[in-house]
Amino acid sequence: MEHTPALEKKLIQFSGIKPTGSLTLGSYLGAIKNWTELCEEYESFFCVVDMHSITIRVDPALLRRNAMEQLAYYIACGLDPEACTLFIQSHVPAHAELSWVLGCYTMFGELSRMTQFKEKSAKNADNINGGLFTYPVLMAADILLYDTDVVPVGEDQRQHVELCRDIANRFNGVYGETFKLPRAILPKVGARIMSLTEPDHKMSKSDDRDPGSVLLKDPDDVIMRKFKRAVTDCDSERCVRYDPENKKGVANLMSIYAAVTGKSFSEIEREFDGKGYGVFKPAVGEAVCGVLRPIREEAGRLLADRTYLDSVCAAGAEKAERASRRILSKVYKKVGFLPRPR
Ligand code: AQP
Repeated sequence: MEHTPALEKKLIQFSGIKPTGSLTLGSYLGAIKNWTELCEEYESFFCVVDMHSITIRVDPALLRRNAMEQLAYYIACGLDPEACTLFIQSHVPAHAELSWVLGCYTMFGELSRMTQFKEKSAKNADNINGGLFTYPVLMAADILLYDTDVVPVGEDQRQHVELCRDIANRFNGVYGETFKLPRAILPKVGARIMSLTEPDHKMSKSDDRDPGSVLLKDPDDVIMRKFKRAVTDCDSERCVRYDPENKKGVANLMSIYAAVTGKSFSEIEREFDGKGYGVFKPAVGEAVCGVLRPIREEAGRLLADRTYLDSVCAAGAEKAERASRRILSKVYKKVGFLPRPR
């Protein structure tokens, strides 16, 4: 009999974003753009992590709307639901189930050290709930359920992926090889896009009205206005030079321009040599509009076809459910849970 070589198995990428608001240029450049670029090489799972959203109080109707809108934007950004698994986290119960188990292998001290927990607790002092604290455990479950090799994220999530590795390692140490140890992949430029108005703060999606956040759904005129008003620096030289220590606003705009055009910092410096911020800022705005316009238009078309989006959700949930059961069963068996009688 003729020998057929086994098909080479692709490595796996997993990532997700919580639907706490409208996706921003930061979510796109820090995460989604990288996902699309890795799709060819990796078997891909992308999740709308709605369960992570309720660590702060959200309006239920708004959460549903944001989740569906986010799914549409995933597709509009170039993630093909036929080629990768796109799904909603709360549709796949294995995430919550594995999260409980992993929580028992995560130390209180480890969770207390998470920067995001400290920042979010400071912002929501009247609601420092258990979910906010154990958020990274659920994130570890999201990742480990799919036998993930790489997790493309922005800089702010690197610490959570490191913790995920520590949890997996600890579990493997007790029960033998169970989980792969995933690693974070960060984009070369755009791993931390800052607010256009406060270049010391990350551009974030939870405040849609923040003039420093560029939303993927912003029309061109709004994008242009935000870039024209972007904070630069009050230094006397007023030149476009990459100096993240002393010229934070300009460095941020240069990172955005580099990420959307593929140009290097020295090419950008040459391009705007002697031209000043009055030319530079609208040029960045134009370049961003050129990238976001087709995405926004495609998302608009998709959102008008709810039947199609529902079918993507259903197919994604089924594929994710099937893929996640294997690891969950293995974990349940290892920790000593009785098999469910048939
Ligand atoms: N400004 C950013 N620059 C680079 N990457 C970013 N990401 C988010 N903002 C930037 C990356 O996009 C993904 C978003 O995941 P998330 O929504 O689950 O987490 P987050 O980091 O908490 O995002 P936000 O926008 O700041 O949400 P809120 O305001 O709700 O807390 C991650 O890969 C992140 O690194």
